[in-house]
Amino acid sequence: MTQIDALTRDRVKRALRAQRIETPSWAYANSGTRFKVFPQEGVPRNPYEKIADAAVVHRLTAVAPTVALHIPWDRVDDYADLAKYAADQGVALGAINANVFQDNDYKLGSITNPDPAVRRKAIDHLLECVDIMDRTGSRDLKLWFSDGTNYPGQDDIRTRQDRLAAALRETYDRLGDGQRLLLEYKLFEPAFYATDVPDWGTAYAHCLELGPKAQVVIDTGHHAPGTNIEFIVAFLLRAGKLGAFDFNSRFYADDDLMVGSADPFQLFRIMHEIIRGDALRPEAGIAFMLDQCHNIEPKIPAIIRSVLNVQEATAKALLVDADALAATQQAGDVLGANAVLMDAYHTDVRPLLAELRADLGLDPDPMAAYARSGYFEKIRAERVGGQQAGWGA
Ligand code: LRH
Ligand code: MN
Ligand code: MN
Repeated sequence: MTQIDALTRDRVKRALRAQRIETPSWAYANSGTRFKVFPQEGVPRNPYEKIADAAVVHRLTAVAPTVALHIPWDRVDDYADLAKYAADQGVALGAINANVFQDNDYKLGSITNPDPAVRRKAIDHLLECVDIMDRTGSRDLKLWFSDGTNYPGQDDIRTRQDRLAAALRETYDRLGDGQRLLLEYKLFEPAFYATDVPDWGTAYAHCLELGPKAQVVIDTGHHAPGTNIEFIVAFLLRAGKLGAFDFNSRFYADDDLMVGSADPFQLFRIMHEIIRGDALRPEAGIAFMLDQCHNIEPKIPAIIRSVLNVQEATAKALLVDADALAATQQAGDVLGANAVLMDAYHTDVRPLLAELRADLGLDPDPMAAYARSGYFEKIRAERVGGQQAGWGA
């Protein structure tokens, strides 16, 4: 087992200090499966309270300075006021997630619906989300479409691609300077036969056609079991088309469990490709977001745990000896190269992360610090009738 020398320690801590992880507003609210939502005590009743909770996560970890919003779940009258509230709490508003999957009108799809009036309504919502970005100062519009078909022959696959391309084009053309369109793919659900953006290849092709402001989102729960996600990361990074992650864990389908809980080794392999592509720095433009639901576990601690899991995987990936890896790869030393990677993965980085937090004036154990803080007792007493995240009733 390799020891972490002083130089490496400094390099890794410096890189970790620059890391940014965005938490999702909906993860703070009640959520569940289609069978049951188990409400929790103290959950936020409005977007302001979700932001207050996100600010607690940031105060304890110093790596989660932004919160993603989902419209209309986080609809407010005055977005500039919401942005100001966030700033007062020490965080900022992040990606705006559009939602064209919850209206009765969208039974046969939103932007790929056969009815032009429904398509118009859906596109208008996407444009409204860009208006909101102008007010919140958000850089990213995150698009996921539930569009697809359940039965062969139900609708024309190719025509639906044309409708998708047209809607994306109109939205893309509305983007201002410095704004991006992030397209998220998903293999299946709620459509069970053919999803209109089912995989990274489809998302990549549309983003390529759109132009430089369009990039792909990898939601780690949106693939077939066994998919090599780190390959997708490497490919998209090399092509300059990776825009963001929606991090979560899955055992079966789109489980939305805490990132790093089901397969920490996969998370390490993903972060290794990020380090390999020099994409951890915020200037590299990759948004590292969580997209999770905490149906049975307490929400704020679950989000802290998730943030720490990403940090741990990142620290291990930063420990990979790049020179030794390149040398063993070049020499065709299969076992040696694998050992270089595994050495880093097997290193216990928790003491280093505790040291980093102490350097930053934080409690070295954010989970314990939250438990001691009294915040949960305060919100449990103050908040009655917490809001549901928006689905799963
Ligand atoms: C779809 C998805 C998408 C939505 C979120 C709530 O499964 O991953 O990112 O916006 O869930
Ligand atoms: Mn997602
Ligand atoms: Mn999902």
